[in-house]
Amino acid sequence: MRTYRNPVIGGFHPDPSVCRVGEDYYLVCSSFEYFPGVPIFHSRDLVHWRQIGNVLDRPSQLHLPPGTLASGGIFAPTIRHHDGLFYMITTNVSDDRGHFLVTAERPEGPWSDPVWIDLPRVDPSLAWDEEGHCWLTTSGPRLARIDPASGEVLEGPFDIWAGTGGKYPEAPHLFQTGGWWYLLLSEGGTERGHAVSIARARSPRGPFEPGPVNPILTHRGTSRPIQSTGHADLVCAPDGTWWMILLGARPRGYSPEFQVLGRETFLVPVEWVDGWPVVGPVEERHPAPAAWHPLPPPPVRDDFDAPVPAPCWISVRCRPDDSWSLTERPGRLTLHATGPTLDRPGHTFFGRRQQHHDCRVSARLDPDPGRAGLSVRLDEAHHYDIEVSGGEVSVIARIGPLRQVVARRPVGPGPLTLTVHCRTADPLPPSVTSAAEAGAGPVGVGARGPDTIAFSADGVLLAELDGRYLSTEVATGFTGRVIGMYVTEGSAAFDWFDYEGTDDEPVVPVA
Ligand code: 6LW
Repeated sequence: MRTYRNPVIGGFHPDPSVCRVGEDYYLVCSSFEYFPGVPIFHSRDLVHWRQIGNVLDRPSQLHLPPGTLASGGIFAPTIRHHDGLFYMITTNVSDDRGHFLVTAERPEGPWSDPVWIDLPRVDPSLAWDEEGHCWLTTSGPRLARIDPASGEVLEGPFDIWAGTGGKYPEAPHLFQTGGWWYLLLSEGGTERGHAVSIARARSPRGPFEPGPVNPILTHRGTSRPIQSTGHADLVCAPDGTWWMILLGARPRGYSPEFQVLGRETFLVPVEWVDGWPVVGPVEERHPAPAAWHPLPPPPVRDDFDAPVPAPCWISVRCRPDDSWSLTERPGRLTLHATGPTLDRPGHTFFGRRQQHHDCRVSARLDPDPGRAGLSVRLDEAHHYDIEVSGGEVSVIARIGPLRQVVARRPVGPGPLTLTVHCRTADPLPPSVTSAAEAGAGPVGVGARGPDTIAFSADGVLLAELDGRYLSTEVATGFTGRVIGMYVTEGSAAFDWFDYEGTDDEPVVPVA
């Protein structure tokens, strides 16, 4: 039997929403303070996904002012296809105009400018009834009828179901099947208590009756490797099988464990029993869907020969046109400094999500002269950097209010290769700030981090740092690690950037 491996989209890809058009599936995720926003993926089998763009790829769709907090900006999106048009609806929590939707004839775009809907809360979703009414649900869960062309609220909002009592009833999605309207709802918060519940009614207005067993999915209180399962969406395949796409996390290290990749996208089969969906638990492997369309592995190297940046590249809050160029030095990504430090908004950064616990990232750069390097970041107050400037390469750790140069060594002029290596095997012994050294337990037992992050220049190791300080449990928030190139003084030209995930096993079909 063929199996697939979870997560189906690794790394910081939370709040997934999925729709099917014929035999093609499209999936979007939230993107918070990063620009461009709302990555969009395509698949023919729900397992193998390729990013085909970013829905919000111009400032008229996505404005994230410098005051946008880390984990502010774009919250959970929903994608739907109706009457020949794709709809993506989401909330920019750093903008007080409420929710907005954008539409496109083709999922690759171009997507329209926003239509604003002046309603409170987060996690908007759309559904249409037989009369063509467009129903919008938000966290709460609440329901309103809207005109999707103008954004006008025509009815509501109404409270439609109280959920089962968990905190943060959110991520509601309405589905019509078998003569019922099903309301899928997440509860319990996006952390380890996360859960998915269900209710149904004959009309989107309710009254909703809860399913016989709620939650229908949770990993709370279990020792399963995949935790925090929730924020789910449902899709029916062309063969009539149903599937749930949801977020989960894979914490590592010693208690309370550390989540470094953020919340990732998982896939799990759904059965219908007596008119109710039955699902889970979410395993690292499941029997594969009938359709099977593997994709070639993504290239390790971006050599910056393409005329536009690949869709995986994200910047922090904005990407001013004059801060980057692929043509100034053909075959190189040239970055110009817009701000002097990674510790505050406004810097020039081109990064990508860390998608594997074990990975090696390298870039060859010519600091022109300037100050430039590679950073592993969660936010302005939590990042490790390796940078070149003034004939010296240094490694810097910024952890909360503390900033420390942890290693430095002279380098000659000209280009050099910087490398960041994240590895989970043999994580470092407890660091000086650990509980173990403070006497709380024996060294090596009481204070294991999730991984070790090693920094080298032209193959010479400069520093190895405990990865726990770049985790959600330390930094807080809704994102995950992003690794990228930056310039904080002058300019620098990057010849290439490699990202190699090394924790993937090959997917071997079993006869
Ligand atoms: C999102 C909410 C959630 O709005 O986390 O896990 C919030 N669920 O539904 C931010 O991603």
